[in-house]
Amino acid sequence: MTKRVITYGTYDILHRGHINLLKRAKTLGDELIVMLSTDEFNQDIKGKDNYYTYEDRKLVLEALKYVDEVHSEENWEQKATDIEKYDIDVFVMGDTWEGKFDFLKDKCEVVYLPRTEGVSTTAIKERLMGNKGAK
Ligand code: C2G
Repeated sequence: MTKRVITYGTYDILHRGHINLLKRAKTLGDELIVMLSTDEFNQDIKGKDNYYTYEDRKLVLEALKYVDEVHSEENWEQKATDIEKYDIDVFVMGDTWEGKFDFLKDKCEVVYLPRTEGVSTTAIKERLMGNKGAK
């Protein structure tokens, strides 16, 4: 019986924090499905101005050995249906989201993994723009 793991995110300008999350998520099952925030969801709802387009971010994720499938995340509300649609056993997110998705516990296992300190796409963008922002 194939154990399927799902996680969600923007995954813009990939860094070791993203890789650590995906690597650990994959160890929780046999297949990892990443639900990737669309440009519209990022810009209109999440308030994130992603640098790379959805297509480019998808291409990068699909090249990773930990990732088996990538589909689009278009809104906050699709998670419960995604778990049914993609036959998910485990839902995983970084622990900045601790507790936020416990409502899914009646559908699948819910796991929050410690986030990787000292790295974020926001900080990378700030440094590149010369704002000498937070490390
Ligand atoms: N992450 C991490 N360590 C970091 C940065 C990110 O563990 N230093 C994790 C996040 O907790 C998340 C994943 O990597 O689980 C992707 O991070 P983002 O692309 O920032 O995703 P986010 O904006 O949190 O979107 O519906 C859920 C949202 O789409 C999650």
